[in-house]
Amino acid sequence: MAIAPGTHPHRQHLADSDSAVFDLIKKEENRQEHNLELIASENIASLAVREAGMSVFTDKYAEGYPGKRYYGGCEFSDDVERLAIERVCQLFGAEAANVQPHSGANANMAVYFTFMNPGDTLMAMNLDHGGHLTHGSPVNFSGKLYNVAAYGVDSESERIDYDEMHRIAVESKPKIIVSGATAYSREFDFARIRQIADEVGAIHMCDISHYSGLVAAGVYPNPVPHCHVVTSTTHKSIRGPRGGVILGHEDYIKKINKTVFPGLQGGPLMHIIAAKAVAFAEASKPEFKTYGAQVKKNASALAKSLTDEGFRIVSGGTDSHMMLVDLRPFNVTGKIAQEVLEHANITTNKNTIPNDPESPFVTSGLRLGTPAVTTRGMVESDMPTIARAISTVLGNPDSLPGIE
Ligand code: DSN
Repeated sequence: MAIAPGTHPHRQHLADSDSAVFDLIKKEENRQEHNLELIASENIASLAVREAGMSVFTDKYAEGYPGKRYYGGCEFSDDVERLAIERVCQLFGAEAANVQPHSGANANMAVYFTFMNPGDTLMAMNLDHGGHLTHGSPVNFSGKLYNVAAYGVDSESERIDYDEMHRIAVESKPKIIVSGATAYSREFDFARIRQIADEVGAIHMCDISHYSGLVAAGVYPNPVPHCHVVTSTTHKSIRGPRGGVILGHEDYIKKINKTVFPGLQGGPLMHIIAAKAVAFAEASKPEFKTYGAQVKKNASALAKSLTDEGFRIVSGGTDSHMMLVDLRPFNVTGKIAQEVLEHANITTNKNTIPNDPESPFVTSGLRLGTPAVTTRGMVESDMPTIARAISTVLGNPDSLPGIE
């Protein structure tokens, strides 16, 4: 006799079936509750996103795409994937989308594999100036498979030097020019980069993993009109489940679809696609516009307050949710700063600053961001308190236990 779902023995609650994992989840919940989360790439997903992400869709295999699957029983998987695609296209004004990438790295890999061969030239932002690992790091597939031509920031303004970018593009003839970054707080001139790409016959791909929530909220430029392809994670400022997405013109996405599946991935994570659909709907609401605007206001206020405390902010400020803090005025490295702040329940990450004299493992900077604290309801007037706490801790690093 069939057992009704819900009474099935393996549907015991975690607390009853596995106290070791349950306890660790409780500890992580407690850590998140009691720490000030300033990692620019982290956020706090809604209960609705988490519910969809832990739903029964986790059980379903659905290789292929809506209407063209390799397994039976996919009617609701089709519907939920179509919904996610429709919602994300609407949100960013894109023609087409692939919502299956398991991560931002997979999304970038899918675009590179579709439009480049090993040995071709990839142009992207210098990692030391804010580029991501998948933008050509020598320790990543992107730096191993492709010839990398990097562009960067001007040493005075610490903003992208577009004339130099143009020169490098003409000289290196890249197949793809990547805009977007993981530690660049200013706006990109997407129209200018598209002009450069058109001149050298390159594809303009923008990776908005960091900025996508701000783009959705209308407080950061939307690269979609200026790009052939746009990639993003879905869990940073946009506050969805952990994962990736690719947007672009229909003909580009058709080719990319074949790379994502069967080229790179097997079964799509249907539960995460359901959660992406929930997050894209949340991000299209007026409340999310207010949220995105507040994230940006908080970042500006934090940058100003930190400057008042004596820190130097790379490029003098921010146009986004994040900032790079030069710690040298406090005579402390990024590595030590991250450690001591953690002891004070302030979570951050060390980060190189442009032309950093320290190694990437030590660094002279910290990258800070406001998406998570804004989700927790903080506003501009809270930022001087955060800046004061950071300066008090970093001004007295020896006062905290366990720091060598
Ligand atoms: N780890 C992400 C970040 O912190 O920006 C990028 O993958």
